[in-house]
Amino acid sequence: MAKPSKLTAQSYSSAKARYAEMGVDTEAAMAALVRIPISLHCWQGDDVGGFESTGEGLSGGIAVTGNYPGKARTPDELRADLDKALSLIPGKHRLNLHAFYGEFGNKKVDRNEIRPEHFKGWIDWAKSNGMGMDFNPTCFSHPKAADGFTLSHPKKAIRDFWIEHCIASREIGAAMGKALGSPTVTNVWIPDGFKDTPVDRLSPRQRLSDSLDKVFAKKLNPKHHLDAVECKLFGIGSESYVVGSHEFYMGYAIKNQKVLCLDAGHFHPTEGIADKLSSALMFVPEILLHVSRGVRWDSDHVVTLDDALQSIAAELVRNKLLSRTHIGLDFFDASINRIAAWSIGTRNTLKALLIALLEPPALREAEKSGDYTSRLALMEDAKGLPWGAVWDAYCESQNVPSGTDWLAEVKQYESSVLSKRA
Ligand code: RNT
Ligand code: ZN
Repeated sequence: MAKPSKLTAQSYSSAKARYAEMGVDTEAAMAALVRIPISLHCWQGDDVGGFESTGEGLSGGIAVTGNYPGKARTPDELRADLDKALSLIPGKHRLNLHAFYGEFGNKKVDRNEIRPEHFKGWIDWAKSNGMGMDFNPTCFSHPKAADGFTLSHPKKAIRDFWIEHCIASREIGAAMGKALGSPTVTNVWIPDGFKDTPVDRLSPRQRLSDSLDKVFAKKLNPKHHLDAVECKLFGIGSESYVVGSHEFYMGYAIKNQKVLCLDAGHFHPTEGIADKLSSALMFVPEILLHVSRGVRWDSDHVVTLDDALQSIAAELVRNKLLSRTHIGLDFFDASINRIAAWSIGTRNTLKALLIALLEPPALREAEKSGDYTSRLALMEDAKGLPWGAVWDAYCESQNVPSGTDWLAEVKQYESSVLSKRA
């Protein structure tokens, strides 16, 4: 552990005493936080572009806005940017990679032809960083997804293509998990849906269920690999109907005991996912979170330390759900420095977890005794506890900058590296 600066040490020591008064052990909270990995999504680094040489633009009802200079153009640049971001984030984390980020040379390798060898560079990089990896089939930004349907497509040949892609992705995920000694969560998200009101809402869902059964037919070793499925309420151009809705995947995941992915931006605008966790985890084995922030729509803004995020963290900690929850990020903002975006969003997710780990036990006791007046009073008072001093001490103990000191490093990297990219 690194030694904290004098000021941090002073503030931490009074924060520690203040928390101790409330029956909270700040050292135990930091020891718990260091064990929680966050899966950093590669796609914040290049605006969900990927490295295929097809020139296909982003599709699938998702959109990145902004043109901040310096986005990564190659796997090496993306890895360098991730290295920078990781050096600013306390703890040991994971990489979440999409299939179209494979290293294909200049060859055209279609999505159904991808193999573990195309991901060797990423696996080697993760291994040298001591990180685990997660994976995703890419069922968008492709001519065979251009009409908005993939695994639920009415044409069998198109469905089969995407089934093959998802099967190949699971094998790659399993190879990653095996190589890195930690299970890879491979998350299936598809964009399928209709812009306008459909007549037949059932058949696409029946086809999706059938395709998924084929995708998941082969049992893979859970030591290396876990399957997740991600629902959505609507996308751009699929406003009226999405085949893989919440009910669809909740049902599918329960029936088949798959990991259920909940993306914070995939529900009605004011609907949070925090309250879903305790229910869903009664019936599905594990959850994958896509920590995101929808603003008016599923806009994937950088995660801030808002009530929605703090409620998610509180639910995980209060109900001891962390061991069954994989925390991943899913935002893509191209209007600000992309490394800063990773740093802000990941640090906020960790801050929310720290705040939850520092929750005074008196809150639960008040509720247990039926004293809801005290529960509310204590809950509000807890918001003013000095968690920021604990956060700074935690950052410094992990050898990463505290406060906003990381920003100077991002600015430096921007002028020495990013600004040189055309
Ligand atoms: C899209 C889903 C999905 C994607 C990534 C790129 O609405 O949230 O998770 O954001 O796979
Ligand atoms: Zn998502």
